[in-house]
Amino acid sequence: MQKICIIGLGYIGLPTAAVFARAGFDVVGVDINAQVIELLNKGEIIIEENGLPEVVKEAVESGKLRAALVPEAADAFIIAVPTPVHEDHRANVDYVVSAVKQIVPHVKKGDVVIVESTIPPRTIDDVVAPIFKEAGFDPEKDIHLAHCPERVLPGRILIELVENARIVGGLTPEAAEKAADVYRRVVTGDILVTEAVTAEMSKLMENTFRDVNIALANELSKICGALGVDAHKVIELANRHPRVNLHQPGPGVGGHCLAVDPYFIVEKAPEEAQIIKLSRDINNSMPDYVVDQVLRMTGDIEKPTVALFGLTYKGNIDDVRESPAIEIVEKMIENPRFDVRVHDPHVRGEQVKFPLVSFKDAIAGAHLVVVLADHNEFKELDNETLVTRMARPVVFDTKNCTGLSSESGLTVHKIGDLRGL
Ligand code: SAJ
Repeated sequence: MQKICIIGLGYIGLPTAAVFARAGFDVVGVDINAQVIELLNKGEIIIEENGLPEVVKEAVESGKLRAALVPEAADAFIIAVPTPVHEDHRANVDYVVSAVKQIVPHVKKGDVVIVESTIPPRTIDDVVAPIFKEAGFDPEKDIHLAHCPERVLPGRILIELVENARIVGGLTPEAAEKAADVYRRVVTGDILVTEAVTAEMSKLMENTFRDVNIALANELSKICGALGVDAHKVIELANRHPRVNLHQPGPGVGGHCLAVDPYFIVEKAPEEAQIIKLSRDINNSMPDYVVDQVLRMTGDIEKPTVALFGLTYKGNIDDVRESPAIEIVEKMIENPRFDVRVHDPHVRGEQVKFPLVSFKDAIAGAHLVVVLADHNEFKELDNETLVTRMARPVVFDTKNCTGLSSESGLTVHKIGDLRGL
């Protein structure tokens, strides 16, 4: 086992390629984006992820990692392309299907084929295996087909790729073992071998567990808003119980995982998946809830200037996919009541459809600052700067991250603590 071909050089495929190259494999990364290919072959990347630029540069310079527009023969193939959802929330596995079709002509008997992309339960059995069958392979005997879901947290990808336990679900027990061998070369965490469908379902339930728990926290913040209680204090105190772990409320749930994966379960078992569906609805309701609170905070001003801080779906990353902050910004821009200014030090202008301004320009003369992402820059916001430069120094911290409090002329509201509003 020497050569690996990785399809999809995004947030997962690229670090995976770099980690395998670092471990001594010959890695060819494939992507449809010519710019990504050209840059990568120069050792450069466009993704923001801790430590990734250095690892990629070293891997390319050592000759172990290169990029190409089309796949080539290898001992193992790893598919790490996105699985978006259709308008009606059904999974769109088109990219996975086309990646599989792309590699089929290069796969030979005995090769390992791994799908890392998150997929609905039974996709390996019902969608991927039949493509190989049609191409003349016996998917159970000629190749080793497996689903090994990625489980890494953006911001910690390089650490978690190596240290996290890895679920390896094979179409057959032998396929699972062969795929596990690939990961054993780079993973220090446990390798958990199972069937493909169990791996598919486990991955979806990990993210669903988190989504449902965040929905509970968001519901708690609304309840506390209605009853005049500080939800953040409630969470802090309740979590001192040894078996309680309430999550944190926020402006909604974003990213390409939590906001998407639970729907893959709902799609396959709509009657049974009640709490999962309701949790999605609760988390989806948070952007409107935030805008409603902004209206309450600025209702007495004719055309308030509102500075919106942070567009990414969570702090210290540059990923705006499914970000509730983007939804909030768009709703506020559409509303003629507001004069909106948007600032995010981690996001480039071309990533979004509206103008971005500097921190200084955003707060000058503003009547409200709304913090929508927990970037380090916002954790360091200081009372004095806001009080001197804003027209009315009020902050709405939807991530409970700033450490600011109502004192010295500043008023601070939090998503879970709207007392005084
Ligand atoms: N969030 C809250 N409250 C919380 C925790 C998170 O509102 O208490 C929000 C975040 O702000 C963000 C969203 O949830 O908008 C998702 O963020 P996240 O940090 O929980 O997770 P992701 O989407 O970055 O990564 C998740 C991880 N899954 C789990 O933690 C179970 C990661 O390990 C997976 O690999 C990844 O999904 C994936 O690709 O599936």
